Amino acid sequence: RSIGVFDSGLGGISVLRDIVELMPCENYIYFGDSAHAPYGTKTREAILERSEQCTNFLLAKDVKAIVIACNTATSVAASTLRQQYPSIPIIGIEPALKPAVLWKEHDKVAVMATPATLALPKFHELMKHYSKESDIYPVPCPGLADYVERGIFDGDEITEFLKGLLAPSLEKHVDAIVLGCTHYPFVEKVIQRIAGPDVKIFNGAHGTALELQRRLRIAELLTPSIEKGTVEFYSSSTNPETIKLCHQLFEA
Ligand code: DGN
Repeated sequence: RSIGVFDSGLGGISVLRDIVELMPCENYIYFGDSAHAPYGTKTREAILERSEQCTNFLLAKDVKAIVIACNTATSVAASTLRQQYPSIPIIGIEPALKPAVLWKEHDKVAVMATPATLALPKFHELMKHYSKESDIYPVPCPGLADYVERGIFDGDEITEFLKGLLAPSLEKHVDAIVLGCTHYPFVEKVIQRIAGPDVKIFNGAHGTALELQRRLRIAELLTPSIEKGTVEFYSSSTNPETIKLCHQLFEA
């Protein structure tokens, strides 16, 4: 049986890459809900509804575990989905504040994420927990995931857009930036260029991959194989370019 991974669109492929690197012998089914992206500016009800649809798509393919490769959907829907489907491991992702805060003493950390993720109680708890050690600056980035959905990963337009988003944090001389949305690793190079080489960038994909492996091991669901597994891509978008872009991003 395969492992199901979903996101509001293409972003979750940044998580899938880390997971496949850690567990190359498993088979994977990726579902990107690009027809309904972005989630980050939708209501909680709408995000929950879409997350249920994505989950049902993957369950119909008889997956053995589900990864919510979307910070927004995790914040809104993870606990409800776990209640609805208690027999299957459901692993989420959250902004990687912990490694960013532990990196340097009393550092200043900017957290880039969707407006929904930053407004939800899950993030407020996380921020409260870590703000004893560091100064944390939430940076809502409405519109940034859309660039990635449109296949724009670099260039003048996105550079100017990101400069505008990051200016207030850079004025405060942040030491670290957390990519709290799974779309953002695809524009990490631009973010690094704007922030400069001394600013360290973190994302939660590897933590999610490790947690998935731990949960599969506990449930005795790890595939004992030495052969490379398969990866299949599905999208709710009917645009043929979308699946092409999935493969491109996965192989990049
Ligand atoms: N990739 C999603 C996340 O990690 O929050 C959301 C992107 C979006 O839909 N705006």
